[in-house]
Amino acid sequence: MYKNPFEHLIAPGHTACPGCGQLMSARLVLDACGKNTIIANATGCLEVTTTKYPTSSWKVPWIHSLFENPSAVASGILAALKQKGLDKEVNVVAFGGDGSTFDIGFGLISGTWERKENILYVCFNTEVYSNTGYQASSATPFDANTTTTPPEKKSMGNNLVRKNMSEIAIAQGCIYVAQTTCGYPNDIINKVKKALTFSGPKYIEILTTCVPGWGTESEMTVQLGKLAHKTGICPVFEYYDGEYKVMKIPAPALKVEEYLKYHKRFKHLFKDEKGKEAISEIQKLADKNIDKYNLK
Ligand SMILES: Cc1ncc(C[n+]2csc(CCOP(=O)(O)OP(=O)(O)O)c2C)c(N)n1
Repeated sequence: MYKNPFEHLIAPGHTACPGCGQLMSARLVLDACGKNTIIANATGCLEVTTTKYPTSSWKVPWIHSLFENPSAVASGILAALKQKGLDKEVNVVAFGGDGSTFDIGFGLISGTWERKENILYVCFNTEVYSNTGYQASSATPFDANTTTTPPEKKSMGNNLVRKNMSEIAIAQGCIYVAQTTCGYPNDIINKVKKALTFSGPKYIEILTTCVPGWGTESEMTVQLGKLAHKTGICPVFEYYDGEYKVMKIPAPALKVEEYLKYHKRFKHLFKDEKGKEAISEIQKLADKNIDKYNLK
């Protein structure tokens, strides 16, 4: 339903790119959390585009943290709220990009999970270090062209298979874990609301487009989020009480080309036979997801 832009808890006037999947998703997450929320935000595009001195788009208490430690800052906030007897009334939420979450902040996130702290951690996964010029992270997809993994004679781009952070969260005993994409706004809202009904560590990962980093069109953001799911590239699911609840892929499942063809970062895969082979490897990874999460 249409909402006056000024009613959102992230106000307009920020400097995110048109069609930024991360900004759109963060706004949905925060609206779902509501006003009684404190955010600890890692540095990255979301921070830089919303807090250009002396302005801020955030209408809730929002704290800048370092690249590596939004989770530790959130732990401190939670401890202070407990001291004041306010921890049941306020949502403590940490935001990080994939560079922050999968790579440099990984150890500190794991600490909050070990301590079973009542914090919602949301990773906006653009699959690259967007803010510093699209370097590969451990969330970067296989064979993607990034500034640190350019396709060369001996490689087709990133030659590593991405880390599965959601499964690590499950293995560490997070009480609620979910994955979704910027293609499903209502799903984002529902998952955040559901997560906040649990007390304990919660992890939500949202695949969000990075228009310049992926080389995609601004107006494709929502469609790409849907295609990532419909091809099996990004399983959409939630996990709690020991069970997965998945968003099934409508039959017939699309081939990965239907997603890859819209990205400049995968353009080199459409040139020759070697590219065809690479696409069939990516298809195998998607098929593995479809089997593992029973997506059909
Ligand atoms: C310790 C440290 N290393 C590097 C940087 C530089 N830096 C700032 S933002 C950023 C990339 C952030 O990537 P990600 O977490 O994926 O967020 P995105 O920009 O993609 O939203 C880097 C490398 C920093 N601020 N601190």
